[in-house]
Amino acid sequence: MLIKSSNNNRISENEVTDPNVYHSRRDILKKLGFLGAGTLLSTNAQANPFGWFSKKDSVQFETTPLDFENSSIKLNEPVQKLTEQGVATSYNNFYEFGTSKSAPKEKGQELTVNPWLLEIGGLVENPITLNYEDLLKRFTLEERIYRLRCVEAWSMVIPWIGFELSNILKEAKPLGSAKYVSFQTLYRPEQMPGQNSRFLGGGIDYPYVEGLRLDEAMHPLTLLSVGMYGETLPPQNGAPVRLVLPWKYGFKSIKSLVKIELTEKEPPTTWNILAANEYGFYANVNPNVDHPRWSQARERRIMGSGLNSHKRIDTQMFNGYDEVASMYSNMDLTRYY
Ligand SMILES: Nc1nc2c(c(=O)[nH]1)N[C@H]1C(S)=C(S)[C@@H](COP(=O)(O)O)O[C@H]1N2
Ligand SMILES: [Mo]
Repeated sequence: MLIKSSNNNRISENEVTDPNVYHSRRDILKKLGFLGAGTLLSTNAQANPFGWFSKKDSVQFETTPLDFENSSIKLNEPVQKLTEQGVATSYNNFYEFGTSKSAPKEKGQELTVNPWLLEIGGLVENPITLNYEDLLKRFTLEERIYRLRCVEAWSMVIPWIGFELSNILKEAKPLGSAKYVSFQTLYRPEQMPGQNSRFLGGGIDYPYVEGLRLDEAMHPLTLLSVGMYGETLPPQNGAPVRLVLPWKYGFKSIKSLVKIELTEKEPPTTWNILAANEYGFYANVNPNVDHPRWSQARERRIMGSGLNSHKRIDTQMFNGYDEVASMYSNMDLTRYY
């Protein structure tokens, strides 16, 4: 099978965000002084003691404007297009709230995100616990525009706000014996109806768990996200903190994280437990390795809700993020899918 080089793709498809854009955009935002811990535009969340999440309570980050056409920020890149915010926040996979694409937004709005605790432990010298405030303020936040490719063969382009997972892992100081990192989503059936019902929750044994090799977790592309489109994450996208792994199928990007644990052995992962022949531990985007029930060679790029806003495009190896290739150079990717 032919693999399109990402260079060709870059020129021919202006809806594809260049893999390197996040670097240049990040630099520009830094120069303009938009990035930095504690640079929040509004602090409505603090005026909201119960932490009920609603649109009016969302915190806006100073990483806006995100409107490229009307922005004074000019990029040395072809026109960038993001998936419409309204689409990225209403067409979701978050089985804790139900298996339909609309369930996460419909059923997720009661999720309490403040207070929140994220624990980092296991095989580390320095276990760390972050509270809600720490998540938003302790690390320098950056904007990263990433393509998100779901294993179901659709994709979006989303501007995340967050910080590299490696920032926390370095502080926690992994022991020499640590080889993997495991991740766990909140377990709170009172607010997550899918966790109470085999039917609603798609047969998953909750909490949802994921895992990475330590080198993958330390990779500079690996983001802990606390926001998108210049605002804090809405519940349906994994509030208040989720992983974003742009070169892997979307199910690796685990939402609403409460626990990160360094381990010696490869940790179990939710979709692999459910169907090992269909979903591997690695789950790197790969147009040459089909899902047993459908092809992964192409994808439906979702930009908006209109008729002409869905496009069929070729899927790129590692979703176009070639810089990760060296981590898998001596692996048979048909076996370690
Ligand atoms: N806890 C949890 N995390 C999850 C999921 C889920 O069901 N539960 N779905 C995954 C899948 S399949 C995808 S494609 C992405 C979707 O992220 P988005 O809704 O923000 O686009 O979240 C991933 N993270
Ligand atoms: Mo997905």
